[in-house]
Amino acid sequence: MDLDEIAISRAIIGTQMEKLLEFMEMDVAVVGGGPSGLTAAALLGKKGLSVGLIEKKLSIGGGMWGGGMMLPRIVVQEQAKRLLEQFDIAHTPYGSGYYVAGSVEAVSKLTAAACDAGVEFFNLISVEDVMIRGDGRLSGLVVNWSPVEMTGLHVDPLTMGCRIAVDATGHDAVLARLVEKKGGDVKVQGEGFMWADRAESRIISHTKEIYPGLVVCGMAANAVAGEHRMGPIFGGMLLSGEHAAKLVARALKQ
Ligand code: 48F
Repeated sequence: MDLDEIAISRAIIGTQMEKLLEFMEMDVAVVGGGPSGLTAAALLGKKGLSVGLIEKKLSIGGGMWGGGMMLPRIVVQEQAKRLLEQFDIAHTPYGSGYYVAGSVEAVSKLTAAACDAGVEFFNLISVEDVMIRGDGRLSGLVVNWSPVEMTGLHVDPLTMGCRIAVDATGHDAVLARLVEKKGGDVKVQGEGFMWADRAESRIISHTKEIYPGLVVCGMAANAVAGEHRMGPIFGGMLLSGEHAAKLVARALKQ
């Protein structure tokens, strides 16, 4: 069989446009493909919801790829060990109550779990605004290709609708800041300095619906709450993603 370049191009354009159209109205939009977003997306997909994960970079994984200072290892504490097990991420005990995993395996297994759960990935797309109409509820995301944002081209965005959105954009807390900037009743306090114990122990209480239709998780939750940062310990990210999934499922009565 002769390979047909036109058929190959048609296959890519046709199937991806179909997916984009399908996800114009999704149940859950998870913004950010770091550890917390991936965990939330995987668990929500497993519940049968239509979940789109929008990631501005080419690769999924956020700050997990780099481990600590580019040493590709992450540390997870006892409380989140069960999530390493749930996602089949190999880990070895270190000292008392710490477990070490390879960052490449951790990102890959979380991503694979999200794929298996039917999560649809939209990478190289940046969320630049949110849609909030008269009912005061976030109902969609305003998106554009990341290269448009990077090059500063004057190109108008498109909009994707969702029943609920998860801000998993990490330290920047992008969605929360957008809502705050445009007058929504949200205050992003900004994250504090490094204090792993406090940051990890409080992240679950900061993981919540901060505005109708908007749940924050991971470092975005800590940034909104003015909480400390924690560096390359990742248990809180997994637990926060799990908690966000519970809140979203409850809100959507799944
Ligand atoms: O930063 P990130 O990994 O967020 P996280 O899940 O985890 C934080 C940890 O990696 C680490 C830490 C904990 O130990 O402190 O930093 O909270 O992933 C956030 C993702 O969101 C994407 C960004 O590229 C990254 O992959 N992102 C950020 N802004 C946007 C976005 C945007 N406007 N649109 C789409 N994606």
